[in-house]
Amino acid sequence: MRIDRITLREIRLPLKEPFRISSGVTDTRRICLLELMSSDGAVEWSECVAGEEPNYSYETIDTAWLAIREWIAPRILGKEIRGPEDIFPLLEKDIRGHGMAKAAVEMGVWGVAARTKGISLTRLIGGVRKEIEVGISIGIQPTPQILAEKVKQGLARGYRKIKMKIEPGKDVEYVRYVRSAISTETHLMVDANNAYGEADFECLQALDEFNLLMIEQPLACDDLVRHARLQKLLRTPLCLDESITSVERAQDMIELGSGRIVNIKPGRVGGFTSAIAIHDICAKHGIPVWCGGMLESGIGRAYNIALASLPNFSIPGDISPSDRYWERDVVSPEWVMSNEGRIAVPLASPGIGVSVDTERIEKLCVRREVLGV
Ligand code: OSB
Ligand code: MG
Repeated sequence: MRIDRITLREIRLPLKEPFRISSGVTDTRRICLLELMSSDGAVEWSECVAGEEPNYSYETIDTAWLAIREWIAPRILGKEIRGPEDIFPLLEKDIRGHGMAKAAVEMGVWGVAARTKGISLTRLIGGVRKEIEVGISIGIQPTPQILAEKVKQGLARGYRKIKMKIEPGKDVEYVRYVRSAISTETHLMVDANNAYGEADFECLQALDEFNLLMIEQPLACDDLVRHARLQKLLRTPLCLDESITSVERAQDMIELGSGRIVNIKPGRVGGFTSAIAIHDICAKHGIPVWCGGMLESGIGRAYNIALASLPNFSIPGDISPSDRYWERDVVSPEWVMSNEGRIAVPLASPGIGVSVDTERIEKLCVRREVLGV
């Protein structure tokens, strides 16, 4: 197969409400979408998950756009490849980092390959689930009371896992309040997005009494050693998100004992080939994984849903339905969740499984660049 053209577009999509994490707040997403076309005319869309600011990762939509245009697309365009498995090694060679930019292209090629074969992306990667379980991620709130209200709404809606964002000063008391407002059995977890350091170990140990499913990324993204030290002090499993940028980092986590669960975001790890390799090595070592989210449009969500259908994705993912974030999504049908907190995997539809509303995307588009012929 051969990819002959990649069209980059930036759209602006306002979130229904601002989403606050310890390192920053988002109220309107600037989303980079890719439209890929193969030499035989097959078209599929993908999404770059890089944010507006370099607070989650050093990558932003602007660095990703530059990296795709200058270094990544030129590696792929017009080149005869055996299949999507060829893309990851092609992009890793002598291009350091820029995993989200690489992933946008790599995943798009998986999408085009599925389209070309006339099968779903899920089937192409060997997904086994007919539906996936969904959790909600709730941003940092002004008071524990407001947070508890949102948690209860999430449970009433059917979500199967509650993740609350924390930061120093909005942690133990917030968790205590929320836990007292819900059942001790409800799957509850926290995500700190790097906000803590060695001086905070006692505070993090205080979270041990709340029967949390896990504590996600409490320490710095490049600090596997201190995560290992912290894990030894805790009964609660640590889960790594920002730290796991490759299958090697997942191996390191396992060897060092820096965590017991992995949040896999295909965008963060350079795409599907890498995400599947991390899934496989974790399965081999009895490490459960789940699929995280990056406030994606329905296009990015499609890829997360396909990935989460692999067997070792045994914990509900941050894969909310379209209407959790958007007044209106850019795909049809929109992603919907049952009252039992499940999303159906579109196994019967070719490619990413939903159709892209190109007219709406043109209306929302603020920047466009055609790469290739
Ligand atoms: O750490 O998982 C995270 C959103 C932006 C940046 C980082 C994270 C998140 C989320 C959102 O938690 C999850 C979702 O898309 O529903
Ligand atoms: Mg996270």
